[in-house]
Amino acid sequence: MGEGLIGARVSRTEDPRLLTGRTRFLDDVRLPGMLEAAVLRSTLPHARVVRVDTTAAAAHPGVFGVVTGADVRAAVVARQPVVWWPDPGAPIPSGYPLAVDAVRYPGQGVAAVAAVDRATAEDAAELIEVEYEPLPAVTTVEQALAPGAPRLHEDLPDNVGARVLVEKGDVAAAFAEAEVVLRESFRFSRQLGAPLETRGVVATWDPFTGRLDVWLSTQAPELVRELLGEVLGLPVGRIRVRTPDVGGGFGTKFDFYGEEVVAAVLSRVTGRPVKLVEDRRESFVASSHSREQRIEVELAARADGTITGMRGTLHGVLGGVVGSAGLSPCWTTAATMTGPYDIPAFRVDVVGVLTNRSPYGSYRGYGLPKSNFVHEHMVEALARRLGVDAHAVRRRNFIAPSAFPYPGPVFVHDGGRYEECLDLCLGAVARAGWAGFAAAARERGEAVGIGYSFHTEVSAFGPSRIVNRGGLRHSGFDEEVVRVDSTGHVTVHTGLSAMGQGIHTALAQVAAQCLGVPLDHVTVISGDTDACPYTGYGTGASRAAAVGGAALLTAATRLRAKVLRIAGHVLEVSPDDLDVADGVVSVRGVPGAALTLAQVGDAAYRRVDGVLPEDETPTLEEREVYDPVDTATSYGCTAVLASVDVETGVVTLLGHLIAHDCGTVINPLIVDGQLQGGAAQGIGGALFEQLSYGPSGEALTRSFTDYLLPTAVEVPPFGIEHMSTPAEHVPGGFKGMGEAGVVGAGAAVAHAVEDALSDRGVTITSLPITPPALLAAIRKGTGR
Ligand code: MCN
Repeated sequence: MGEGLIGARVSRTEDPRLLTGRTRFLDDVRLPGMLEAAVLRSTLPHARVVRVDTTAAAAHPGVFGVVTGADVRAAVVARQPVVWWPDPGAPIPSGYPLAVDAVRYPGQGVAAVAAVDRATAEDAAELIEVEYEPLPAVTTVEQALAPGAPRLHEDLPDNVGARVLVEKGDVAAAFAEAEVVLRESFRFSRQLGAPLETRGVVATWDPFTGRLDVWLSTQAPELVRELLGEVLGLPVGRIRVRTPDVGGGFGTKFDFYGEEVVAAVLSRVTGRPVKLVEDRRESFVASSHSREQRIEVELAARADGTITGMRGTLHGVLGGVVGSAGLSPCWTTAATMTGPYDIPAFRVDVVGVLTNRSPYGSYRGYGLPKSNFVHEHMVEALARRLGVDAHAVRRRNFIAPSAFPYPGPVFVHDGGRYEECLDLCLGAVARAGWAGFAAAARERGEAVGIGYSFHTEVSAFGPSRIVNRGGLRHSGFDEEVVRVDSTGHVTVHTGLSAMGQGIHTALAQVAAQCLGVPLDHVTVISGDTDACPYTGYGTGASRAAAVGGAALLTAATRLRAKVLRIAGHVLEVSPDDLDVADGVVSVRGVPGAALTLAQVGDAAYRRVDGVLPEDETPTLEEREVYDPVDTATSYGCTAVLASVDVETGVVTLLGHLIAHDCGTVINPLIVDGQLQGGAAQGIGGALFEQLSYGPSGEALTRSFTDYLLPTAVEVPPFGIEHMSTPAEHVPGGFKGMGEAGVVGAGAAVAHAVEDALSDRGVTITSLPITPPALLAAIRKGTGR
C-alpha cells in the first residue's frame, strides 16, 4: 500500500464527515459570551450619507455595540486593500469596511450592530436612522462613460477606475496585411459564485494579549491575516485566522471583505466574540459579483484560416467601490484571450468602469470563461466566413507541440497536445452517436445541435516572479510540512483551505505514496495560521494540487530518505537496499529484515540517544517552500449536445463530454467530479444566471427565486476522457484543473445552440442564453 496512490480513484476522505453533516462550518462556531451581528445596508444605489443616528439602536435591549462607517474608519489605518491594480500609485477607489460619506451601490453596509442574537441585532439595525441625499445612479457602461456623467469618486477625473493594455507582437501590421477581418461585440452578464454556505466570520479581540482571533469561511486564511494586519495596523503575528470546512468557496471566498474588519472592530468595542454571517439575501449584494464585461474584438486572418492578429477593447463593469481582486479578473480575460492558439499579434485595452453596482471580484474561472467564449466564437465565425469546418481552423491555429514553451500575451504555455485532445473529444462524440441522434431529430423537425469549445487553463499560479512582477500584492509560492510521528503515522500541515474540492484527499495520496503508508495513516491539517505553514496565496486559481502537491512531494520524498537513513542505521544496511511499503521498511531480498515505521518513529522521537545515526537530528519532519518557475497550462475540449424549443426559446442539454489533460492526475475520481461540478456552474452561467438591476439602479436579484442555479434536472449526463501530459517543470508533473469545467462550458453550449439553429442564422454573442434572449436572436436571425 502507498505505491500507486498517485493516480488512484480513491473516495474522498472528507466525504464521511461532509455527507453525514458531522463537520463544522463557520456558523457552527459558538464561543462563550459570543454576540451576533447584523449590518444595515443601503437600499439606494448612490447617495450622500448626511447623518447616521444610532441612539435608538444602541438603547435597544440586548444590544452591546453599534458602529457606523465613521467609527470603523477611525479604528482602521488603511482603506480596504486591493491586491491587483494596474497602477498601485494611482488613487484606488476602494472603500472603507462600511460606507463613510456616500453609498455607491445598493447593499453597501452603512452601520453594524452586535447583540445577544441575530434577530435582536437585525431589529436594532432597523432602528438606525440614516439620512441620505440621493445622487443620480450610474448603472451601465454607457451612463458611466457619457460626457458629464455623475462621478462616483470625487478624487477621480471620471468613472474609469483604471485601464491596462495587454499586448504582444505587431498588431497594426497584422491587420494591415490581413486577408480577412472579423468584428464582434460580446456581452457577459453579472453573476456570482453562490456557495451553499454564505460568508461568515467570528472575531475575538483579546484585550489581555492584544491578539485578534478570527474564524472565517475563506479560501485564503494567510492572505486574510496579512490584509487584516494591513487594515487594522496589527502585526500579523498577533492575528490568528482559522478556517473550518468551507461550504463552497467558488472564488467568492477568496476575496477580502469589509465584514471581516467590522466583526473585529465590534469585538473590540464590545469586549466579546462577535459572529457576523451574511444571510442569503445579503449575499446577493454583499458577496463579490463577477463576469460582467463588454468586449469588442477584431480578428485578422489569412484566407487559409491562419489567424494573424486579435485586437479589441474590454470594459469590465466594476462596482461602486473596488473589491480586493481589483481589476485582475478583467485583466485575466485579456491575458488569456488567445487561448490554445498561436496568435502572433495581440492587443486588448482593458478598461475598468465604475458603476453603482456591487464590487466586482473572484468567481471560479476568473476571467477565463469570457476569454474562452471570445476566442472560440471567433474561430467558429472565421470558419463560417471561409466556409470550412471549425475544427480545421482550430487545428491550423493550435500551438504546435514543437512550439512549447510558448509565450502567450502574458502567460507561457508549458506544453500539451492540443490536437490529440480535440481528437479524443471527437472520438467520444462519435462513440456516443451524437451526430446520428441530431440528424434523426432534425428529420423530425426538432432543433438539435452539437457544439464544441477548446479551452486552456492557467494553473499552478504563481510563480511569485510572475505574480509579483505582474503587480499582484501576494506571493505565488506554497509551503507544506510533513511529519512521521512516533507511532509511524503521517501528518501533513497545509495552509490550503478545504472547500469541497478534495484537497485533503489529494495531499494524503501524495504523502502516502512517498512515505509508503496506507492512506488512512495520513492526517491532513489545514486552516489555522498559528499551526499551519505559510500559503500566502491560499486556494484559488487551480493551484492547490499543482503547487501544494509539488511542495509536499518534495518534502515527503526528503522525509522518506531520512526514514530510510535511520532504518538503515538500525538494521545495519545501506538505505539504498531498503524499500518502504504499507508502513514497513524492509531490506530488499532479505525476508524478515524489516522495521515498522512506528519503530523508526520510536527511534527518532523516544530512543534517540544511541539509536539515531550521530549526524542525524531527532524528529521526522520536513518542510518545503515551492515557488514554481512558471504556471502550468492544462487544457480540454468540451462537446455539448443541445435541443432548442424554437417556440419558447428554452434550451435543453442532452449531453456534455469533456476530454481533458491536467498532467499527472492525483485522483481521477476527484478530477471527474471537479470537471462535472465546474461544468454545472458553467451551464448555469450559459443559460440561467444573471444579477439584474432596475432602471434606477435598484438591485433586483435577491434570492434563488430570481437567480436560477442549474439543478440536477437541467444538468445533462457527463462523459469524461483523460489524457496526461505531465508538467515537466512541476515536481510530480501535476497541473491544476479546478476551474476547467466552468471555462469551456459557455462557449460549447452556445455553439450547440447555434448548430441547432443553423438554418435560422442565429449567432450567440452574449450570456446567459435566456429564453427571451434566444427568441429575440431567432427573430433577428430569421429577419423577423
Ligand atoms: N486534482 C488531482 N490531480 C490534478 C489536479 C487536481 O487529483 N492534477 C484534484 C485534487 O483533489 C484537487 C482538486 O482536483 O484538490 C482541484 O485541484 P486544483 O486544480 O489544484 O484546484 P484547487 O484545489 O486549487 O481548488 C481551487 C479551484 C478553484 S480556483 C475554485 S474557485 C473551486 C474549485 O477548484 N472552488 C470549489 N473547485 C471547487 N470545488 C468545490 N466542491 N467547491 C468549491 O468552492
